[in-house]
Amino acid sequence: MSDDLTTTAPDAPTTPPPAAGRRLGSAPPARLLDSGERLGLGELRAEQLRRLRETLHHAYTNIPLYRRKFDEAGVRPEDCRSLADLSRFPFTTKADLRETYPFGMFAVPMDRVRRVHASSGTSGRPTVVGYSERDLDMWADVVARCIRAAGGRPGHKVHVAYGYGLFTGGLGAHYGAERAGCTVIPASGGMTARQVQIIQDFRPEIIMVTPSYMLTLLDEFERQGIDPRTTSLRIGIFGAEPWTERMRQEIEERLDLHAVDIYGLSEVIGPGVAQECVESKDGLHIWEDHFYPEVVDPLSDEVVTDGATGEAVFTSLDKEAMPVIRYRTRDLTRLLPGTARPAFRRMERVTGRCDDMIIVRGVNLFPSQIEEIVLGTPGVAPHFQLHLTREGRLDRLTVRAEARPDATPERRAAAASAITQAVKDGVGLTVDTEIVDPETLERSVGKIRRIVDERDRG
Ligand code: DLL
Repeated sequence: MSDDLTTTAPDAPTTPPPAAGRRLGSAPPARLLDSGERLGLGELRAEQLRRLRETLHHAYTNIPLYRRKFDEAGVRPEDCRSLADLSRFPFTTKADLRETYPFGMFAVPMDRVRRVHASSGTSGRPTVVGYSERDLDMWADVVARCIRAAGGRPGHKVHVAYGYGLFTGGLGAHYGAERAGCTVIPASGGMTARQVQIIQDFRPEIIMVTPSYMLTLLDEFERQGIDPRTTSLRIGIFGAEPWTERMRQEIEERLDLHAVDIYGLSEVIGPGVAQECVESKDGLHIWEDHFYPEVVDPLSDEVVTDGATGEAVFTSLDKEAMPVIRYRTRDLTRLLPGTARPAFRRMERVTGRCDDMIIVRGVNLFPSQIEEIVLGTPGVAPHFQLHLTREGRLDRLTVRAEARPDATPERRAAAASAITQAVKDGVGLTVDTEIVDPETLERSVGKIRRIVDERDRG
């Protein structure tokens, strides 16, 4: 382990406390910060406004959809005289990207688009995103910044187990790690037994992977008789799906590493919009010199004040091939003041998307609430699914959680009633809990599917 990972930063905020026995990771030394990270707040705000005005102009001039939407809303790019004026401009949604499929949101001629990515989405056409050479450069820079903030340093080996391909995770992490001066192991997702062998043989310090696939890898280590705490891994950069503080504890304890959160979405850039700093582990600093955040009330569409929870909305500030104005992420969070990087606001960990909210008999529920409960229950493994069924006109929710291999029948029964009771007390919903045998629930190789909706199956 390098010194940088073990030295405690002198002035590091300490919420929440690190897992027992583990020292906090350290902030990058000043010489490793890039020019954007060195901006003071005044300089940052001035630069944001300059870039925002340019972006609005670029989008209006080169993307017919934006020209139409701005015209319909009666706004022109020059109406933006302050950052607050952004709220006068229309939102962009996934439906806009679908409408212009595949390349209608591109603002540069195709011969300047160096790469495309796409996200499959839950229904219909995928959404396609494009990058110019300069965009790819900026993307690598922001992901490199994320890796440094996570405690990564030049010379570290980074095992990338995000999927490579149209998904932005693999290639986004890959070029960022190279930019950070690291050695990349481009493992991609899947072939779990081989991933474990590669980690054992190549001895990476860092792993970048979805938290749910990390759990799959952890089980595989144990299946092969390897204590995961003895591996070379010291930093895990986890994202692409919601995860909780409980999951952080579980992973940090089983692996003896620093688990930090990385956030992003294809429409805005991919991974690298925001990153949790290892020295504070207190939410994700948004790289505001490139992505301007707002939080809106998902029902009224009004911008809420910093500190209030709502839907995150991002505007790209220096993207060429596909600028996005006020992109509605569906991700629920709130904006908080900067800490480890004082000029950049933080976003609270995203524990749910508007789309993931399940409404059962009038009660709203996010899978992350169940994750907190399942992971806090003795005798059950951190693997669970939510099954929704309909009996007559009533919806029923069954929590299916996996027993730990050593759990006795009594322990399993106690765990089932403990989960049912905790959901009743914490969420206000009556659910059934089934504790199923070890290794029976579907495992993740990328983003996990938590909800199995069987309500329309008659
Ligand atoms: O998931 C980009 C990414 C790759 C981020 C690798 C981090 C690491 P999409 O496939 O477009 O892009 O999915 C974006 O994933 O709107 C969130 O709902 C969710 N998401 C991403 N990061 C987090 C996170 C990538 N840290 C969607 N916490 C987003 C919770 C996340 N949800």
